[in-house]
Amino acid sequence: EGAKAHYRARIAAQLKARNAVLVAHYYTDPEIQALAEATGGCVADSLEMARFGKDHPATTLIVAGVRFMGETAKILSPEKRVFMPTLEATCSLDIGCPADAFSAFCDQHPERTVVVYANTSAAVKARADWVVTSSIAVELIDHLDRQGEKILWAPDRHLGNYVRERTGADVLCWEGECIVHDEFKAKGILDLKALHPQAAVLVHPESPASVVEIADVVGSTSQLIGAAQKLDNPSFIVATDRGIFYKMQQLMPDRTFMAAPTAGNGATCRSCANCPWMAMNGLENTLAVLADANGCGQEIHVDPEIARQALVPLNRMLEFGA
Ligand code: CIZ
Ligand code: SF4
Repeated sequence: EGAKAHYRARIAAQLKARNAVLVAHYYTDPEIQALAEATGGCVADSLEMARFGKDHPATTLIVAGVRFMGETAKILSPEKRVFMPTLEATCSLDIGCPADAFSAFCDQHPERTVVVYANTSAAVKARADWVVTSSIAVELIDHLDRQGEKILWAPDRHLGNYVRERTGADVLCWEGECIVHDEFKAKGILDLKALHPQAAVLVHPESPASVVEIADVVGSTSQLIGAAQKLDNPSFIVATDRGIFYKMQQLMPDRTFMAAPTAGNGATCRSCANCPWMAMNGLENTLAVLADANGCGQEIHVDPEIARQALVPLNRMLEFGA
């Protein structure tokens, strides 16, 4: 704990010295989230992170999250320097949707409006008509459907299927998935619920349809936090990354939060409700990046032509979600 306090103090001093601000995702380690809050940064979902970074007067952003969040920050704030504790923090959705293959898929369906999830590379965004986060996905697809548009959706198939169900829109899906949410199991959740009958089930729509079906609330991270605050249940079973418990517990200290089971019968899981890439953001690499003049090589650079093209659907997202 003494060593950690030392790291925290040094990071706070470096942030000040470098006119930098720490922007953290809800899924990062509680330690990183607490530090972002203590130093005037923010803890948020990817849409709010993008807005916060863009509007903040700091000249340098330290993005504690995964790579696409750093890229989005850079595209929205090209005049700022953007660093991440490690550029190796990526996302299974991003990995599963390479730009070349995606572009070829779009070419096969020229009549469709291309809507991509924020969890994609800058190059994939550059090919899109719209970028969305889960907090505005249903609303946007409904809006496009009312205009008679057919949708090409990428990369999360569970979220794409959920949006199709909710809106009735014609949605053609890329077959990607989040390794964290894909592992939640309806049976495990029902078994846990039997032990805690008063618990409400909160589910992120990157989860499989069988899990979404048994949810009391389905929503993005911010929406799940907001919904829990309006419910009186003493406890919650939460099907999203357990990093979110930091904020939930902070806002609702008298409630109990339980991670949704990731596999029946105690079988092993790949992520156990904690994203391995989000977990790469730590105190040590955050300090290292801040203390080194070149940020240990962990600076985000986006090709200017790709950035110019990706900015169009990103700005549409910000305006639609405003
Ligand atoms: O699963 C993720 O990475 C999410 C929910 C990102 C975000 O905040 O939109
Ligand atoms: Fe990607 Fe899933 Fe990790 Fe989010 S939690 S960054 S969607 S792998």
